[in-house]
Amino acid sequence: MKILKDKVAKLSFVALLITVTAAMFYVPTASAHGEKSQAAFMRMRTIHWFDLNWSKEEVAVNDTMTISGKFFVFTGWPETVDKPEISFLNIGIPGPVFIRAGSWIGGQLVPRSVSLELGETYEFKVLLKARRPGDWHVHTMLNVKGGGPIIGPGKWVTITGSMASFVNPVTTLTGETVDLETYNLGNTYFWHGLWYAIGLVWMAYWIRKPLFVPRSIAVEAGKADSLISGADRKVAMGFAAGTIIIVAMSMASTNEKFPITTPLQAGLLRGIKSIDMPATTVKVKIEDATYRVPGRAMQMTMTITNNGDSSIRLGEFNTAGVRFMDADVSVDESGYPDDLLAEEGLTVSDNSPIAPGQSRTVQVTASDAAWEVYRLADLIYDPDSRFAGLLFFYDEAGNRQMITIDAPLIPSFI
Ligand SMILES: [Cu+2]
Repeated sequence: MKILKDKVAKLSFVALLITVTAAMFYVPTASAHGEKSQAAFMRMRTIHWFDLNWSKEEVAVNDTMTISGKFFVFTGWPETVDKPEISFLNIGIPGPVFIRAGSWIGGQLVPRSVSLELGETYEFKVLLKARRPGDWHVHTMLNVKGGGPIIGPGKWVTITGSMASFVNPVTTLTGETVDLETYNLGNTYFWHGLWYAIGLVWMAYWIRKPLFVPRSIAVEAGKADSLISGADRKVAMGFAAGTIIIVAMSMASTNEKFPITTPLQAGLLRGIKSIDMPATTVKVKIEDATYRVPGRAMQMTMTITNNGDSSIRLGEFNTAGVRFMDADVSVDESGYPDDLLAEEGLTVSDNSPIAPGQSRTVQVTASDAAWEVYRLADLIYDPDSRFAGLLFFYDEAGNRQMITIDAPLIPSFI
């Protein structure tokens, strides 16, 4: 029995080793940047990013670029994501390949978390300064406390030059200009080095003499006191006093060198200004919405009513960062990321102008590889089969109206 138990124990130990080793050597390749793996209904029902603009596609080290645009905080926010009462406007990049020189919502600088309201539309801008050469997929992104990262569309931006030339100068209120890239580094290294060295010297002092067996024997023989001599005690007192003196003196000299310091600035920013969206004159009722499984498209039957005084056409359907456009009505000029832009992805059964006062029920198909590539088709795995998105209508003069739609999205098989 015992032999069997030993064998089982040995075998499970070997199995554990193999598992651990395999896990160590398993390196998953990252081709997406986070958003694809998030639940489709969450991406469709939280933040709608639109009117995005990346000012450059290629930028040299130390040069800046801006990402600007708007985002709509969807009214039917999912239960499992805390409301965006404490959110932070971030940027999705693999480490500081850019530094964020500034970020604004509604014209206000937002270095801290902000409070956003459901149903509001905000305008934002992020100023990025290039730091590390390479091809980077740059995302706008909102972190919601209690919710997680809500990742906006990403666009490839190339940084050229050399990271060694990167500088980040800042002028303090005391009038001194420092480079944040290297500021205070020498000081940090010096103090960590000094204290580490003092620790080593203390250990070396004792390691000079035999460490373990003779000392253990001495303690067991009741002669522990013989191990610490008078000189040892003096050295110990020297270290203790020296440490206190160095701490006190260096603290005083630091206060002398930096007489003006402030605590870390923190705290939620409330009262962020949203955009006053113009009143809309188009009414859309989603009669039903379906998507084929498997498939690359979703279909909606919608009744569009034009209450305005100019005839309108549907130009775009935008959900989860994917833009389905009817090229006859609307063409992207912002250099929107290719993989998210379906230039001719929107088909409307009858997209002739809808005259003022007229109402029409149409079949709308949003179809593109992005539906599958960005795993919106994975809605089939989600516990809430509802979608939401933005519709953009254009009148004869080219004025745009944004309508939010939201409805159940029912899968169809065969
Ligand atoms: Cu990405």
